Amino acid sequence: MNDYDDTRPGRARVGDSPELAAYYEELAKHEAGALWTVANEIEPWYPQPRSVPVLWRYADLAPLVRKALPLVRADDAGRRVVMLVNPGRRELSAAVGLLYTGLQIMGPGEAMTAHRHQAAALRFVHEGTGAWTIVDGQKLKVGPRDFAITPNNTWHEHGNEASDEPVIWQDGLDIPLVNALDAGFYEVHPELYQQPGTVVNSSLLSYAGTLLPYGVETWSRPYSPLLGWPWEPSYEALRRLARAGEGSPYDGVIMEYANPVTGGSVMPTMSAHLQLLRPGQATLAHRHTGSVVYTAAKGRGVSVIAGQRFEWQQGDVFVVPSWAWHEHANSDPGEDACLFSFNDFPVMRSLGMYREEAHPDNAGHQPVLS
Ligand code: 1HN
Repeated sequence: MNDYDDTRPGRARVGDSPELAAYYEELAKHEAGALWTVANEIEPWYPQPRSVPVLWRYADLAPLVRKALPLVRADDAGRRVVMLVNPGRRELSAAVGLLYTGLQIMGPGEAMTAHRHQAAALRFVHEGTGAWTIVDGQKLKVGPRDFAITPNNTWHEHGNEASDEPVIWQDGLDIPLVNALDAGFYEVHPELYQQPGTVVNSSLLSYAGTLLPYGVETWSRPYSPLLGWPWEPSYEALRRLARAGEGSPYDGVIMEYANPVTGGSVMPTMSAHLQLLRPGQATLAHRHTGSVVYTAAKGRGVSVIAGQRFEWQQGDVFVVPSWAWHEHANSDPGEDACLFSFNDFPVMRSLGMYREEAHPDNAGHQPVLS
């Protein structure tokens, strides 16, 4: 049986007639309409994302991102970013679902002005060693494959203190979500630049261990007090977990970047993961509500998303729309592969909309259509 059958009892199935057509026109004149003409579309049996699976190759994009460096001044552009646009979400500037992502380039010695906005942001560094960011007065330095957050409404500005090489990092924001909720605000810092405290990476000094500061400070904001996660200890955490057990049949060895105070997601709207696929490992297919932006952090592999096969290697970005079947494989027989990803699961979970299921047939794999 077709599992998308709108002719069944319980679904809207009203035919056409001249009387009905006239009636619809009369309603439209009053900014009104008959629900049954759209009911099946606005209440689908299961999610019908407009977003499609897409893979952006870093080898294609990085030269184009570098091209922007002499073309626009970062200050004139606000931020010098090439955004990744899903063909089904162009009007929202979304990469998938209600998530935005883009590749930002900062030239040697460049520094940008400070602003804050209702949208939350995160960064994953692709290349360059000189990147810094100041988040609410706290200076944080980030290098390749480090992950950092800019929680919503925190003042932030960035720059590149290297003298010889650009930085390219990937921004992830929940802008399309904020706009869908008509909740966007944006402010330029009154002084244009923040005055950073003298201690660099103070959130890491305080919160990056397995113990927490006690008695001196109580953290009550809705985001992680730890603002950065360097690559090496994150990768090491994955390798340790891989020694402790098998991991997930759908994701391999997977961990969540966590708010150390709550154990929950780093921000209220977006969560981030790092996962490791053992040499040659292939996962089983599953699907869930919520959209995911993946970045290959290490190695190479293949993901099948909604029946489409995508080959990736370090630096490539690809997206999995909500409720799309997906499975990943490490195609290197000798090296592990790692995927960084961010998602809107905290939104799904906090609103009671998270659902997940395993692929029921075909030994847990989806048919590959292309
Ligand atoms: C933003 O604030 C940054 O601070 C990057 O680097 C990308 C895209 C849309 C809106 C704000 C940044 C952004 C952004």
